[in-house]
Amino acid sequence: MRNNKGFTLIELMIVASIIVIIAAMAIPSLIRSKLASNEADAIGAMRTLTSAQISFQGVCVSDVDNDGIGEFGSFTQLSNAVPAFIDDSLGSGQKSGYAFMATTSGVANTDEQLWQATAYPITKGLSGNRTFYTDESGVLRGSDVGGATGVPGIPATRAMADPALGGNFPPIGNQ
Ligand SMILES: [Ca+2]
Repeated sequence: MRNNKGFTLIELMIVASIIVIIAAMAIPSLIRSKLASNEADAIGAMRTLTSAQISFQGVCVSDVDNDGIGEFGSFTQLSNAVPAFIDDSLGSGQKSGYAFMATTSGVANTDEQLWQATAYPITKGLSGNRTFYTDESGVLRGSDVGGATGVPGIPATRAMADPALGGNFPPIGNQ
């Protein structure tokens, strides 16, 4: 007569195998989903940054050369302003698996016209694939190659991204 008090070793092994198979199918899908979500967050943060730079310059928070024309800001300036132009999490330079850098030249006359920012996955392939770049043009560009050809997970420069300078980041639109 069959003993119904528990599972046999074979039954447990079958159940364990099924769990492993389901996990093997589900985990890559979860990673892809998280990765897509992080990229969407990074794109949103880059747009926030573009708006923040326009506002920061517009109200002339920084006018080092006192010519009445505001300069664009660094992350520190944008997040330390009262009220802040970007939130603390973006101001910290890391958000949703992405690292962010916003740079200006530090020269007032240049900073009235130029700024640039990049967002790149902290762990390429896990926290995000694409590296993003934007600047005073407002065009957001992205590449899954990484900041430099063959070198994933590093920041992008203007020369890498801007086709006018030989860069190869396609625009991802202003949607
Ligand atoms: Ca100025």
